[in-house]
Amino acid sequence: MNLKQQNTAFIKKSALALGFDLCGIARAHKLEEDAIRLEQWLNKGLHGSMQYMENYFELRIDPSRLVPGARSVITLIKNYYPSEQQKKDSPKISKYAFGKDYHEVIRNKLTRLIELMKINIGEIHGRGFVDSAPVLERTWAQRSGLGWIGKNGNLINKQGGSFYFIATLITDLELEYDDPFVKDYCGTCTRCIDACPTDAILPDKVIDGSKCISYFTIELKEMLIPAEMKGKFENWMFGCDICQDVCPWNRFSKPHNEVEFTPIPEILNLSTKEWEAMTQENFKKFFSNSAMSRAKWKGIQRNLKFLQQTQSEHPADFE
Ligand code: B12
Ligand code: SF4
Ligand code: SF4
Repeated sequence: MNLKQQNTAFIKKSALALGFDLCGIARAHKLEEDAIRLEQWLNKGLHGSMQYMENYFELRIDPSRLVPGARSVITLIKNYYPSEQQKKDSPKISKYAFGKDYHEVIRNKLTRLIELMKINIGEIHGRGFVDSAPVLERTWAQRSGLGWIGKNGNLINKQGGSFYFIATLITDLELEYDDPFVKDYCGTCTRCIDACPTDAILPDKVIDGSKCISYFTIELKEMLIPAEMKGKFENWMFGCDICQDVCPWNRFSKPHNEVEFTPIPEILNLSTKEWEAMTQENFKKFFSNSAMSRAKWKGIQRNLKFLQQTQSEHPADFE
């Protein structure tokens, strides 16, 4: 084994030991095709009021703008599929938010991985990212051989489905590269498109973010949810998993084994009435370490009111 192969093997082994499920590596380069897709997405306003998506365009398409001299983009994915389910009368919450905030959990693992690389490989430069940085994470995951981008826009892994977080580590270290995942196993299936209640899934794997329930319930700040969406949320209060729940590839999802993703009891157990009665103080107490804190107490109360209005006007839509 030459040094490059040894370093690559060390990184992949350490990633798994730290609790990541899969690790793939791509050569760092400018993302020319993705730049076009991203530009079109922004020009069509598919980001709605997520203005942060307009920022740092050049960084988003070029890893060397984030890490000078970048040679490799390491993608790490982590399963979050839970073994527990919410109670039937609970307002629905996306599975990714059941446990402790993944940003924090994964950031700690990335920091540790960089430390291990420095100790064992030498003076390298590297930065780890998860979700909130200007990095096209799904694209890098596909380019690192970890899966394909489904019609629902998600990265799907053939062995485990799509309930994975994606993290990226950009480094100036030269490594062995995986082949991109060139196949697409969606075939003629259209289940996600048919099931999306707000018609947010457009042709060619493009998602209209401004119509996604996840956007309305989490990202829309200090704003009312548009009236034309009434009756369409299928009781989703925080995020939406519909286009993943219906995906046949998620039959292969296996429960995660990450202790930090153990569900917060209130997420599984609280009824709609209990959520409606929750004070801001209690929201902070239960959810300060949860990804749900992004929507804030106010946002959750707005979402509940929206679901409630819908419920009284369309009683047939609910159990
Ligand atoms: C903005 C954002 C949103 C927005 C907009 C969604 C969107 N599709 O862009 C909203 C709030 C709606 C959202 C919702 C969700 N999100 Co989100 N989101 C992001 C974020 C921060 C940026 C995504 C982005 O750059 N969008 C711009 C568009 C243009 O890019 P894109 O969708 O990634 O698509 C690119 C590639 O797919 C590629 N591509 C498209 N077609 C093709 C075809 C080929 C052949 C190739 C090679 C490439 C390719 O081109 C696009 C541009 O390059 C990322 C984190 C990150 N930094 O990447 C998380 C991220 C994409 N979200 C994630 C998750 C989990 C979700 C939800 C499932 C959460 C939920 N349950 O409520 C939903 C799913 C909605 C959906 N069907 O996509 C995960 C996805 C994990 C996975 N397995 O794919 C990410 C990666 C966060 C993370 N670190 O884990 N999200
Ligand atoms: S997350 Fe829900 S609203 Fe968004 S695209 Fe998927 S099914 Fe549609
Ligand atoms: S539901 Fe079907 S079309 Fe949609 S992502 Fe899954 S396999 Fe692809």
